[in-house]
Amino acid sequence: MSKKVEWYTEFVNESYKPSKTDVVVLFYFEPAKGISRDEAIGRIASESSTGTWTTLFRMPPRMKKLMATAFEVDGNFVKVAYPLDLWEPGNAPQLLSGIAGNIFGMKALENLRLIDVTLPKEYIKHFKGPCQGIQGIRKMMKVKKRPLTGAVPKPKIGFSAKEHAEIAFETWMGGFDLTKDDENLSSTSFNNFYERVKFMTKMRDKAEKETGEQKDALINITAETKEMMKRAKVLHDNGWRYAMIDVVVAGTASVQTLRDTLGDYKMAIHAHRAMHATFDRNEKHGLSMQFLAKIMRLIGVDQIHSGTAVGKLVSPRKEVETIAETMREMKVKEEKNNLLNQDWGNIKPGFPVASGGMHPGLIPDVMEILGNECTILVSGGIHGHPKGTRAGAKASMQAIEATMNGVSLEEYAKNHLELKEALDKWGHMRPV
Ligand code: CAP
Ligand code: MG
Repeated sequence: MSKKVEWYTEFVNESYKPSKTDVVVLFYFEPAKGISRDEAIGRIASESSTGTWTTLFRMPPRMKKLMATAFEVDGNFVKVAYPLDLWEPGNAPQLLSGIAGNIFGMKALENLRLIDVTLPKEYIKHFKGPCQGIQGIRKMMKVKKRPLTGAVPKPKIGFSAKEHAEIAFETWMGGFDLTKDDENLSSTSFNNFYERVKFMTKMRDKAEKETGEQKDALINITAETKEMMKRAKVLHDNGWRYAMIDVVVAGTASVQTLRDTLGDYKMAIHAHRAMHATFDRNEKHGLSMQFLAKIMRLIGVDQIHSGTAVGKLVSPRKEVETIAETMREMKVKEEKNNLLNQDWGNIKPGFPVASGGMHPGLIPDVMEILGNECTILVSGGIHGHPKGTRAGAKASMQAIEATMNGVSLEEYAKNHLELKEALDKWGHMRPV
């Protein structure tokens, strides 16, 4: 065949030096059988920028300047640089359509995983980032040093709005800062959103009055976008300071819209990540959770579920640490084949959220990984306490106190009955 049919290898240049304004993406890749390394990385850079499968009849000169370049290869890891002009300012969905789109379906790749991205300041300046951030949340909740705490009523769905609020009251009276809706609770026949807000508001005011502490809730507004805006307003009008969104199922476009709405109300966004494991669990294919966390911090969630390493859901320790670094640091240094450099400029830091199979016996393990700058959700682990929700929350608070004072749980349990009862039931078991 004389005429050139493909031009993928024109997207490979190992002597290319990315410019300061390039978006740079780190991929893990495995060529399919019979595909060379350069044919694979050329396809990644081509299909995610200006290319397609064949040479073309017409190529305006501008194209040359918009082509992505695969420029650094280290075994199965490749960095691809994208000119800034490829990306619409402030449009998160479009970024994902480019770097996290068609390339994942290419036959020429056996596996492909997007690990991290360096977003230049010229790109991030078009995004708001968290409204409150770590400092704002600590100030708003009057919690200076320890991790913030919360719980979901369990069973996760089925309570009436009134029952839900009664469990929230018990949770708050046990010392927790927050009650959280579960990811699959929105507005059902037995637990209407607006009913729930009414009862929750009453119970919150009662708990705040009786404890003198700031109490709040991560009430799930996930729904069609205009409905989410309506629910955000109702939360605001009732004095709530957070809203919860299932950000993966809702999508980046609606999270951007709600960041504007909630930001006008100075409300913090709690990002549940339900559905993330459809694309981040396979270490050889898909998107990393740290990439999802990065995009959501950029758009402006104040906290996002980050795993526990010791709980019931898959979350390797290294991944939990990487997500925490992505959410909390202002400047991230490159870590070979795991993290790229990132200067967050004015984008505020957010909290990693440890949740999933947590109980008092696991609190020291999680705090050893995340320290105090986190939110810890203990749900089944308080409602399953032998003496009920309030005792379970107390036991978890006692476990946090013990850990912050450098005392073992067993030692602290000698004069903290609720913690003793929790340890008698669960010890330090790691649920699967
Ligand atoms: C935890 C939870 C959370 C998970 C989500 C649940 O309840 O409410 O949704 O933590 O996982 O429904 O399982 P338990 P992740 O504390 O009773 O396990 O935090 O990994 O996103
Ligand atoms: Mg849940």
